Amino acid sequence: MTDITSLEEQFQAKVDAEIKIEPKDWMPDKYRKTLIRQISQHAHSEIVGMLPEGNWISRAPNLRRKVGLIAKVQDEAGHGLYLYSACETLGVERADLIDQLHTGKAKYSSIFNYPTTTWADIGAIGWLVDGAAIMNQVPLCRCSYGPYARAMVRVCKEESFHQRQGFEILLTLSRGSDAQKEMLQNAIDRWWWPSMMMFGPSDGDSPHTAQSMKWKIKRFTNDELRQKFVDVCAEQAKVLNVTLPDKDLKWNEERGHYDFGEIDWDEFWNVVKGNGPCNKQRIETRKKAYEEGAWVREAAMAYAEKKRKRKEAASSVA
Ligand code: BYC
Repeated sequence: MTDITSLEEQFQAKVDAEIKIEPKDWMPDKYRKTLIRQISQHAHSEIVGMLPEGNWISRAPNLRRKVGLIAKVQDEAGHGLYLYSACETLGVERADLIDQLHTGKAKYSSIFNYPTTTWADIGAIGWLVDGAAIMNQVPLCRCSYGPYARAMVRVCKEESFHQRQGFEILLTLSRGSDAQKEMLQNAIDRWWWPSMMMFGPSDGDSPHTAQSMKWKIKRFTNDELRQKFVDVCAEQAKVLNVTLPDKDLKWNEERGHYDFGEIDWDEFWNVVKGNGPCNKQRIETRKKAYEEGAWVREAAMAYAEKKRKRKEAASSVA
């Protein structure tokens, strides 16, 4: 009989050789649990992430913007579906995951607990939040777990459209009236630091990074990705003619990167623990949507059952 150590060694050798791990392959229990944790948190983030933007669908400034925003919010729902499906391949039930979200046991990205108070916020979310999401998720296309990696390929294509639509909203505002320019700068001031927090705690305070890197779930650390994000945004901010609200932001010739200021980690953990400006509202809205959508799930189940019975009856006649 193969013992657990040798199974673990074989598993790690496969990961090191860049061979994808598939649902029916043997995997360490902790690897399975890490993936369930990360993928489900990611799925929850997608569907909670629909809410701050959904808030502006009825108030988009013109038809073109409305169409773009509806498509984006719909894409986020689709991302949630791929991710819940990827998570189910690890042996969990979607209903249990949803229950964990509704009862506050599961985390989702801190960023979606901030309010969207002006139209410029929709542009800022596209540019900064989707920008941060892409930075984090492109490496996940190479994640060692096959179903997650494959789901991420499609998600990233759509995220890149989202980022561009956000940037274009902001570019338009940057060429507009003084009031529009002010609205743009105000949105950047409010969204910059929460976007920086999306990458998670600093490496020294990140309990999961080292193991997830070894298993090639994560390909870069939280701080490495955050630095890449700062470097890209600092340059793009010049095109938008906005100031990033960080007095310590400065190009460092020696490092070949931008230096930046300290994140307010008390604010971050406070939001993660459920005390952000919109945490309660977001969960209440999700629960309401789930309850009101019960009839759709029941109808789909009844239809599937009817189809199954018809097929069964047809094959027994034949
Ligand atoms: N918010 O050891 P760490 C999107 C938690 S984008 C809340 O570094 P890990 C979208 C972390 O879960 C957003 N919690 O963990 C974009 C852990 O708690 P537990 C979603 C956070 O997993 C636009 C603890 O802190 N993206 O969907 O190695 C529109 C210690 O952290 C946060 C993803 O989920 C945070 N910001 O690294 C719509 C991408 N950061 O589990 C939607 C996939 C950390 O021990 N996820 N925590 O209780 C990842 O890449 C990684 O899970 C993270 C964290 C980089 C987020």
